[in-house]
Amino acid sequence: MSEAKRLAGEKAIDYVEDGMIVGVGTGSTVAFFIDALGRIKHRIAGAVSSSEQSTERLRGHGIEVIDLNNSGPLALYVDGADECDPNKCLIKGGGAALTREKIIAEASAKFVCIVDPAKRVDVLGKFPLPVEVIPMARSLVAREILAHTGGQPVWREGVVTDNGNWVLDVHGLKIVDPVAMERELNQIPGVVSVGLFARRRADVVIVGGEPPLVL
Ligand code: ABF
Repeated sequence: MSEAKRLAGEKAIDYVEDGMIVGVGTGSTVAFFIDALGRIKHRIAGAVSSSEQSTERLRGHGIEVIDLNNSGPLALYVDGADECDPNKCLIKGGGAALTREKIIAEASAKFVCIVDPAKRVDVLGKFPLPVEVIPMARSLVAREILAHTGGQPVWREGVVTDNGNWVLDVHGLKIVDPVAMERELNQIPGVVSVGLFARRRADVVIVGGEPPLVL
């Protein structure tokens, strides 16, 4: 599967234009994109990073990491996903970076999502839906998710996000209306962000393969 991830990550370089500040996601597929970016770093002005993990890899290539408050709106965001449905709605957050990923996706004109074929599903939800929560609200949010969705929230114990928060993974969902589910979960007090990218879904999906499939 990592060959497919490499092919998807490298294909995303096609969307990088000279002088760009590139929004960069998190995960093993994005790692291939970062490595490819390192090979053309002379063409870009820098990157806005979605995690400490990606920041470290970018800096390892000598790519300047720029604060989103200093970059202004971005032309391009490249990131992976845990699941992708036929409408380019995504589940993200397996890497616990969902909040910063969602912020940068919102700031970007074009969101290019890079996946291996196993990420493609008809209906989102087989992958447990990550929800970032304020620690004091963990049990409250878990109770409300159970009551409102029937999903089973499980605390991702031992994981603290880059923002100092916790993550609940919601099992057993069949998300036939991702926009509605994202809106409903976002309302619960204590929820920082939901790993559903539906209100702001991907604009382009690259599925790794020979040749890569561009959707
Ligand atoms: C990240 O990429 C996360 O949102 C998502 O969980 C992850 C997918 O990981 P990988 O590319 O390693 O399969 O953006």
